[in-house]
Amino acid sequence: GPAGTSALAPSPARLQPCPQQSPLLRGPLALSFQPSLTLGAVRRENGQVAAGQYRPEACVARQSVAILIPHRHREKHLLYLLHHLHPFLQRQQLHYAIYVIHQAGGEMFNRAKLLNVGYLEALKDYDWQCFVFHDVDLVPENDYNLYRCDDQPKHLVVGRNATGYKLRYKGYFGGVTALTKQQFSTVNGFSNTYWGWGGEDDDLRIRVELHKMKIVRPPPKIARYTMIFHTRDSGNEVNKDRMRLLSRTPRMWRLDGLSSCEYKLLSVERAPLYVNITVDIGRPP
Ligand code: UD2
Ligand code: MN
Repeated sequence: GPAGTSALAPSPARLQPCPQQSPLLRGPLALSFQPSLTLGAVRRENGQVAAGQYRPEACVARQSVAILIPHRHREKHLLYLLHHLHPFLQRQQLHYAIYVIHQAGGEMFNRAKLLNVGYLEALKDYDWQCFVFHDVDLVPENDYNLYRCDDQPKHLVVGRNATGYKLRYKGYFGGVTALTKQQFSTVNGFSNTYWGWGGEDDDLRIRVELHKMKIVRPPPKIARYTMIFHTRDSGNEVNKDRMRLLSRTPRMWRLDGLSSCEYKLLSVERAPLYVNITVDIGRPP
């Protein structure tokens, strides 16, 4: 071979692509939510994860996926999610990283804007080709629910425990979604203008539909989640303005989104199990 390379030395270039379907998948999973679970224990279970990131050792992953989790005051949910999600993603043989986007301060919560920040910041680390936008309290129940992107935007939550595992309504696009880097930038990301609970997921659906994309979903038997029980958080009260905002999306999407997302980055902490991005996203006008 060329000078300086040994024919015998293992090199990443020699690895084969991972199989189309991972042999490690198990199907329906027994989930556990032990109040005594600690971050130290979840770290020890996930020794191969460094700075929130993992690559399969034996093959080259077919997709590189950034998981983005909007967060404030849900530490226990985050711990349960990390405990389930790391092994789940590893069984899917993905190259992935988990980003937690933490809203600093006590102003009204803005899930969608946090996810825009996560997208923009994660791309500074690596050229991720797929993004999974993930509520902190949703734990997938079946590892055939693949956290990878398709040629159309994907909605991964057909059903969850709290709603009898039925799609909540036609066009429902909340909870966990997967869009390629390109799909998300084509729609200019999420709107930044939804403060408090509701509407931002429908806004993204409208953006997707305006671009003639069609939402795809895995079969209902597979796309199942357990939502960890919670009440409405203070600082995330129902957004009474959401219907009016939704009516403006067709004329606002181009001006309001990734292209107009202003924020103050406060810190980027590379913890063993996730990258913690703390951000000041301002407050409602
Ligand atoms: C639904 C959607 C969610 C979003 C929301 C309306 C499902 C399964 N989920 O969730 O995607 O569209 O309605 O905005 O349909 N969060 C915090 N701290 C807070 C408040 C929110 O971390 O103080 C984050 C956290 O990741 C949480 C997510 O925002 O999972 C959505 O908030 P929620 O869980 O209170 O709302 P929910 O369950 O009605
Ligand atoms: Mn929830």
